[in-house]
Amino acid sequence: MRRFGPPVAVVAALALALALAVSPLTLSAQAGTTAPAVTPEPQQFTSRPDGFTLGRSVDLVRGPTADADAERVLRAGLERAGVSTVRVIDPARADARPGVTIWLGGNDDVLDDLDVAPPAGLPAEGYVLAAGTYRSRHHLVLAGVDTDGTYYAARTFDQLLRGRRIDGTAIRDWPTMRYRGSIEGFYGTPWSHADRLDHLDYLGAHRMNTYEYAPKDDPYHREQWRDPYPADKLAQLGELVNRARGNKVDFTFALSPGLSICYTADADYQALIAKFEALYALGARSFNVPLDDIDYNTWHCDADRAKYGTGGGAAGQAQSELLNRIQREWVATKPGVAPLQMVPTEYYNVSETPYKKALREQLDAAVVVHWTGIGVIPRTITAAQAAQAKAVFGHDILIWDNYPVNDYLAGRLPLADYSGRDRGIADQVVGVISNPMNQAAVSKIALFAFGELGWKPATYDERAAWERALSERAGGDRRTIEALKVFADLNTYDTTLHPESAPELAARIEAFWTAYDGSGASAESAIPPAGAASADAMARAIQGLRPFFRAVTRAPAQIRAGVVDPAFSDEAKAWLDATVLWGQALEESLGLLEALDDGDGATAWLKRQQVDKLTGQAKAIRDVRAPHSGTYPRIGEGVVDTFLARVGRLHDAWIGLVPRRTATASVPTYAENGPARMVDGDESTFYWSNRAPAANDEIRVDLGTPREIGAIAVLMGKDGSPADFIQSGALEWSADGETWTEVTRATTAEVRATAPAGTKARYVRYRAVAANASNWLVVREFSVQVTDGSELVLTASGGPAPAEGSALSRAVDGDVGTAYAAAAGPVSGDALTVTASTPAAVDRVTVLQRAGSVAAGRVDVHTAAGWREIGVVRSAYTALRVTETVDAVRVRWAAGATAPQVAEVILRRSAG
Ligand code: LOG
Repeated sequence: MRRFGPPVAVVAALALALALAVSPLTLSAQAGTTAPAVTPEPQQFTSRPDGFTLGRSVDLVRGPTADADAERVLRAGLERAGVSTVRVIDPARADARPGVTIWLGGNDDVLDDLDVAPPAGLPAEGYVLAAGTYRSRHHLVLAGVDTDGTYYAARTFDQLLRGRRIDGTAIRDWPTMRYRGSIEGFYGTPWSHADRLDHLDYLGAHRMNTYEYAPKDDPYHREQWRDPYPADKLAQLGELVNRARGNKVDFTFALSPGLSICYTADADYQALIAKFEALYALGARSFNVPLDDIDYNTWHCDADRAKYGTGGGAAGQAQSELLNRIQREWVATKPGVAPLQMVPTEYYNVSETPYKKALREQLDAAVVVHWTGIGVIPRTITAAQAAQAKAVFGHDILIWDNYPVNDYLAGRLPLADYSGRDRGIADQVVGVISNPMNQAAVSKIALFAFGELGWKPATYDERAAWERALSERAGGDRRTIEALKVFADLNTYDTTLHPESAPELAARIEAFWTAYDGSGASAESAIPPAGAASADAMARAIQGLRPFFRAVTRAPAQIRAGVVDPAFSDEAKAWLDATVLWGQALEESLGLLEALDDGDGATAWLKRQQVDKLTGQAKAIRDVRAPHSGTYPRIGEGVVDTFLARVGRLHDAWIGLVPRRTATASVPTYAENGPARMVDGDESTFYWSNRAPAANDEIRVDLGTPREIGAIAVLMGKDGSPADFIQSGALEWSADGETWTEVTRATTAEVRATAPAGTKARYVRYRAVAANASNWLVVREFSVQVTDGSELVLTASGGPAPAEGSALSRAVDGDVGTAYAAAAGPVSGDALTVTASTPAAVDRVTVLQRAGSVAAGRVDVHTAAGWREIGVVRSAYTALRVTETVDAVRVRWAAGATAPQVAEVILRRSAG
């Protein structure tokens, strides 16, 4: 017998040594082509010199673990390689002449000829794949230890094939974890039937073996768990079971009775079993009873209360008795059914409790227990924590990993890597499955990594897995991979695994501001004089950032053109559309900075309006799926919007708007009702907290600099939630944010007080002295009067009358994003008059009109000497020089058809 290569043990050691340095698979890849890297990476791999090229015809011998699904995968690969004839032959008739024989399901003699150890003794689902030449005949052996293994061998062969070439190879491979895959366990719009069929194919192709059907919003899964599935739904489930089987995926049917079950009622047990029976009849052989997200202190029948009593221990006993009966009377007696699975009500920690003690001591040892790690969405899961879970639950632990699920992240599409999971968890748990997004195809980026972690945790590398996943989605296309990276960066934030928003973009923007500030601009206040070296530095900083912003704008088109899976673009549509708009807004904002640098106020104003328009469009976008249909797609939030806001403040400073006061709250915001709404001068909008204020929670106004203050008003509560106010609070002021002085205490929804004369405060806050029992907090307005004349308060009056929903005050609200829109074109005699709270030395009067509806007029200023005309208004941007002390300005409109829309009238105070 001719022998190739070293004995298997040496091969394994070599493979391991190579794996430590660089994957031998990568080594064998040809430069210039996408590496046919096998993923998940095989446990043991070595290359041999005796590979071969497939001809038009091959012989196929079916061996002991041959499998129809494996053969289907094999034949598809052969067809792709141009093999037109597959001759199925008897092993005895195997040809000795030159040619190729494929041994599907193994042949130990041929493996022996090739000097490759047979699969016997491998863990379940393991396989040996050998491609080599013996006595001038080429052999490809796909030898599973079982039929699943043979199927995986065929999957690996499919990845190894490059054109018609199959390199000499010996692979010994098996999964490390028993359960690998997903649990469709989220709230919100469930996946479609097509999504699920496609997902099952994806799992099979990535050697994952578990799909759990547990969509919270399928009524027959949870709310109406007792009701049988209607015929059409049942038919679909049957299709899923079949598709799963063909992909070697265990379709696991989950039923969640916890919202209404009576544990002691035999009828409820029978209803549950009837549901399982229906799925069993369709071919399902794996079952789960999730009891998460229920209140285990609530019984649903008196008999339960009487039998079990109260508390977690009672709940644990009731659940154990139900599950034990299912396991012992049904699962164990039905041929071929896998051990029962359950999700405990305490699925998110490892603390010792009466509930866990009851499960540990009473739940049948065969039952597999799900656990999400510590915290529902843990940043990390360590081997030690997993060991604790195993010990405290006293059962096999299957990790239900809440990544990349986005049901709790409305408007977000988490696309970062699957991070923070210790490789060592594999020694403690029986598997890791992903709870994915409402978007099935987009979830594949994360799913890819679950496949790698489950199969070979020893070499799991979250970053490398992510890169491979993107490459797969992009079909290996460089430009699409880059576009996906840009897009993924903008969709990084997921609260815990990745608490940072758009880290790549953030770093570039930070570098930009450093360069920009270094150019002499004090970014928050003013623009340095144009010209000189500083302007060059600024221009360079702007030019440096522009390509990345352009890449943001262009990424969606590249993704749409380049991803292999059209469903990806469909599902990500809202986010892709929004990315284009945010990218354009970023690009326009650079144009705005350039215009300021050039002293070109007209262009700057045009750009500012563009940015506002694009931002408005981006925020109007909605996805079609719940819960994402209720809000706009979040794209680099906290980075993109912050950049645009900062540019806006620079523009404000340039045109002469003093920084508006800012408001903050120590309690997070509910929906889109942010703290800024407390100081927008509009009582119809409000800040709304997302929980009840605790003691010392506060809302605060920052005047920017210490000022003499007078009247203060905190207007809390609103129609519909009149009790949403700080029920016991202290109104306090501070000059430095450290030392606070109390003005008054109150227990009412509206608090009004006046600071003692001479009070110079920068901050005013209203602080909860005690926690609210349950009511959240609504603040319509938090107003602080500045009495030292440092704040020029402008009031608008005159005409034409504002359109419905608009107001004259919007021309002087300090916000160029809002406008006084007239209802009709001016008639002769109409004038918009802006009166100042105090006469002020002014050096420029600016009138900003919305580009789409510009009206013409003459501008007068009012001084001690009376009215004087200073110029005319005829375009969107008008800036007129003034040199005197002014207490009013007016625009005398020319009669005309265009109804003016005045974004702002600004009196810029002279320096000093
Ligand atoms: C639910 C799950 C949901 C996830 C994320 C488990 C075991 N149950 O807090 O259905 O998708 O959080 O929102 C959960 O995780 N409960």
